[in-house]
Amino acid sequence: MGVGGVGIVRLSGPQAVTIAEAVMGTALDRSVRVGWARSVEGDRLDQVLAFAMRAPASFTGEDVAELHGHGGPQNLAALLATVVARGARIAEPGEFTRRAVLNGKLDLLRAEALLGVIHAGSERSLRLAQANLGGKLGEVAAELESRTLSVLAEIEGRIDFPDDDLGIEEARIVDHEIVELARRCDELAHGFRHGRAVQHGITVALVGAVNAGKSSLLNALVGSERAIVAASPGTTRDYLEAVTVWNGVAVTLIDTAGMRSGAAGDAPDEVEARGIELGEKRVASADVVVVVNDGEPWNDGRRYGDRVLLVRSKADLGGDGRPALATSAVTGAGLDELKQRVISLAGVAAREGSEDAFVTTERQHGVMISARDALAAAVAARTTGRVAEVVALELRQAAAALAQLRGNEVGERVLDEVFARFCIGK
Ligand SMILES: Nc1nc2c(ncn2[C@@H]2O[C@H](COP(=O)(O)OP(=O)(O)OP(=O)(O)O)[C@@H](O)[C@H]2O)c(=O)[nH]1
Ligand SMILES: [Mg+2]
Repeated sequence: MGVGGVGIVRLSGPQAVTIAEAVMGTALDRSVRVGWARSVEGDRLDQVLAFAMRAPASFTGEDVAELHGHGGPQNLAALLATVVARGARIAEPGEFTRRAVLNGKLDLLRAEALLGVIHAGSERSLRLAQANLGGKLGEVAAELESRTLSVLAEIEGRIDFPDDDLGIEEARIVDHEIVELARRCDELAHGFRHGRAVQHGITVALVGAVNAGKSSLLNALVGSERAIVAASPGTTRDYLEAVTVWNGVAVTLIDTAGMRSGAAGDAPDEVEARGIELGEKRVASADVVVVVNDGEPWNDGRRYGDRVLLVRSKADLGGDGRPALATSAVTGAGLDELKQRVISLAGVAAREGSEDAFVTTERQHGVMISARDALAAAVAARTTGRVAEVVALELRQAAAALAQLRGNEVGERVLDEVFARFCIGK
């Protein structure tokens, strides 16, 4: 519980209103009342605003009562202890939202978007989360599902009447529609990198030899002196993080301890070795790795695949013609391009403004892949002239996956995973 001006105790369930009324000593409804919340013993606790919303017209779809007290952990703890003493129980993380989903007030996509709104680390991530909270992705999923079901009906309709085969023109339309649906699901699945990056931000690690200028680059990129810079090699002994926003995307920059050449007498000491070890874990999970090189030949023997950007530092001292992006922490040269290249390596579309829906969670991505694969299998089955039953089976699976995307027919386990990431009270 952080410190805030106002603190809210929210109750949901059949007993919610009764408990709140007992605490307030008065009947409650939708109109806001001001009064003293009292302990079970009758002592005044805090002057609060109180109101109640009856099922189903509430966030959770159940009876809900709210007590808006003054902020402050001690004050709120006393209020909370009182409602608990009167029979309430502390909510599980995300339990309010989970109940809202179970009571049909919110689909799972909106619940996930709600989490995105709460945790938005940048304006752009907030906008994306708000678009999904507004039902953007849900609308797209519902439309794809209903189109899939239409094609399925078309094909199933013929199974029972083998003589009544699809005409050439009808078959062409059906094929075209399945291909189109598969293409759209593929596009949405691919949008995950963008959606995830915008929603959750990206991490970018700066690696390279000692003294290459990594810490200077980090400071220049965040525009303040976060990391210590010195002419002596091995200045950064631990890794360090700085958060900034590029193109509306939250970026966590990680500065690491520089790599030694490995020559005799150039081994890291114990502290530095431990720092390197810790940093390596962060590098391994970084979305983009920037390898900083000031001209000395350097190679840490690792391959970072396609998430690597080679940067030549200290370009103000002159270049060596290597094929790397030239930057200078002193003049600021190349920094804007570095940001752009990093953002695009992370899979973020350069321009915003596309009102398209994006999948933003692993769950959504996984389900979208299943839908796409089933549709692709349906396309293949049509092309190779398999019987209609096979095509129908794949289409049914695709429709089921699209329904799951919105949270229809998902199991407890999936719900547990989604809501575990929520904070208590939401
Ligand atoms: N001229 C010039 N000097 C730079 C630039 N960037 C860094 N330096 C100098 O290079 C030296 C090392 O810089 P750091 O940023 O500490 O390098 P580092 O890679 O973090 O080094 P370690 O933490 O020791 O691994 C310092 O003396 C910096 O002033 C640059 O763009 N131009
Ligand atoms: Mg450093």
